[in-house]
Amino acid sequence: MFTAVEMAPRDPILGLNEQFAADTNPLKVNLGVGVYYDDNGKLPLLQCVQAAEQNMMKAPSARGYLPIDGIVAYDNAVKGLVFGPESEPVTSGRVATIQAIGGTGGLKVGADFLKKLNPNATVLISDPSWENHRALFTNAGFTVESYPYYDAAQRGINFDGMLAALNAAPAGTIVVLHACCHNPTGYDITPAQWDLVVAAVKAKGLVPFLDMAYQGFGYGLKEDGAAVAKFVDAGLTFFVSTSFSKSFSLYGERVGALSVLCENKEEAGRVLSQLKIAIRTNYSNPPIHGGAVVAAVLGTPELRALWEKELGEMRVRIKAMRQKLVDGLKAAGVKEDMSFITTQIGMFSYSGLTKDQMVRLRNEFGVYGTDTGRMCVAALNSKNIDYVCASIAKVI
Ligand code: PLP
Ligand code: TYF
Repeated sequence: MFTAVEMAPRDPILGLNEQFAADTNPLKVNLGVGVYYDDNGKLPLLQCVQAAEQNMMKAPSARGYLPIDGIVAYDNAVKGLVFGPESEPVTSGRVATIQAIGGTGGLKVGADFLKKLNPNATVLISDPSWENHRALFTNAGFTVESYPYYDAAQRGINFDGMLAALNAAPAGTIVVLHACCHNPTGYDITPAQWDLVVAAVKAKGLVPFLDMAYQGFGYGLKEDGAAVAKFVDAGLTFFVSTSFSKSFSLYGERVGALSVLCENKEEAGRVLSQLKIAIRTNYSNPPIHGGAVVAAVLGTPELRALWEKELGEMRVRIKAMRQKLVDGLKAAGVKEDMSFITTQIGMFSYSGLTKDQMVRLRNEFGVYGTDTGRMCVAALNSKNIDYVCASIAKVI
């Protein structure tokens, strides 16, 4: 039955993890996968999460099925984070939100719904984008193309190219936009450029799908949600996927969401009913634990304050490591100006290193990044930074 089955390519990022695990170099550093580690190189278990779990243990509950769209308090908390708790979309009831299995699940439920709604639409993703965007929308049945984004020569964004591609796209084209902390480049467009993107999307009748996997990792929760607010202010209807994998350090709990902003409450009810069909036919309903933890943290003022503090500490530490990387590379003898690393934002840096250099870093020094030159700066710490800088200096 399976003789004709071909070997599928490994996920370029998760595949690196396997290679890293097998590497016997004692100095090895994993800057491949997008995961935040603390200064001791450990995956953090946030105090707010522990406190919420301890409270839950005091009053253990049975595990019935959740509603198809998840925990009500969770969905409401997501709406508050994405749009603002007192915002017009939330108070008018025109947001349909479902608890999803990670940000990936939010994207997939949205993609499945869009495929029914608009089966012939093309999906545009940034060039480059998170690897899974193309695969996910392709598997949902769409043709996936890209809009220009990274400009290697000027170490930034080809914004004119991006805008031209949006303006040339046929009405109904689905445009996937990184709401903040672009993965993989680390370059975000400016607020003024967002205004131009919103205007183009509106003028051309495109369907915006904002992927928000790093809210709070850029400048702050509200600041990182500013792009969403711009689409609201323009009177548009659109999709937003949310991931709490990074912001709660709950990767394996698979906590995410999909929110769809509709014209009015009645429309949101109809859209929600269709999202539920997509969920029902994929996995029936979401798991309880991660969603319950996030809902408890977001819904308890002291825990919410603790979360914002811990999230802020992660954000500040990443920025400090960017600066240390720039300084360390200079001290290690790199002549090139690497200060662009501090103009990037979020967990990643497109370092500008070539594939050959990245392969040498991996094979000779045990420093793992992707072949595209992406490094996860959130995995740097005060113990590995000097070694990473010295290794990079040797391959440049
Ligand atoms: N979208 C982007 C841009 C990401 O970088 C990630 C990373 O994991 C995801 C979505 C998926 O998030 P999750 O792990 O919660 O499924
Ligand atoms: O880009 C990253 O490294 C993270 C983690 O299939 C990730 O977003 C990578 C690949 C993948 C799922 C998650």
